[in-house]
Amino acid sequence: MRVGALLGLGSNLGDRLANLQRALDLLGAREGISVRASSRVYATDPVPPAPPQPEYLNAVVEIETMLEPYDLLGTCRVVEDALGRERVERWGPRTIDVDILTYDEREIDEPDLQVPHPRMHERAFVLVPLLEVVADPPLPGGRRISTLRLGAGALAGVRPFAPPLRLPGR
Ligand code: GSY
Repeated sequence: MRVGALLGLGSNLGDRLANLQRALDLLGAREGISVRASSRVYATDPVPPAPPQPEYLNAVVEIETMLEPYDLLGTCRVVEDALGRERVERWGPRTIDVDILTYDEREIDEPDLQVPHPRMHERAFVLVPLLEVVADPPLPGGRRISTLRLGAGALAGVRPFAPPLRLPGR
């Protein structure tokens, strides 16, 4: 069955914009994945702010996929590996991060895969690009955007950097 999924892309090492584009191109080249939309690319303050690390570029992309959630997760890791991602520090800098934010309206809560991503609604670097791509995405715990209490500054630290990523095959 073909389902919609939202992926978060982030990079704060090397040629960050090229890393995001390359990751999307690799995703689009995989069997069972069609890329439907990309947000603009944003320059974002690192979360958490300490220890200091370089500014990130972030985008959110919408895909359609025939892959089951764990196969999609495996594909995200293959793409990260292809871009030389090293898994050293949990919060450390990285050439690329490809996160599954949502998979259809499914809720998955396993040690290695939680969908919707449990912190997506708390992170401006996810929310700002996410809402450009889809108006009412599934959020953790069955929340919806209209029920979020976004305090002052909740969407701070996120600045437009570049137009949407080029969609593979177009
Ligand atoms: O969770 C993805 C990696 N990451 C990011 C990120 O992509 N953007 C920002 N602004 N901060 C981050 N901290 C981590 S870890």
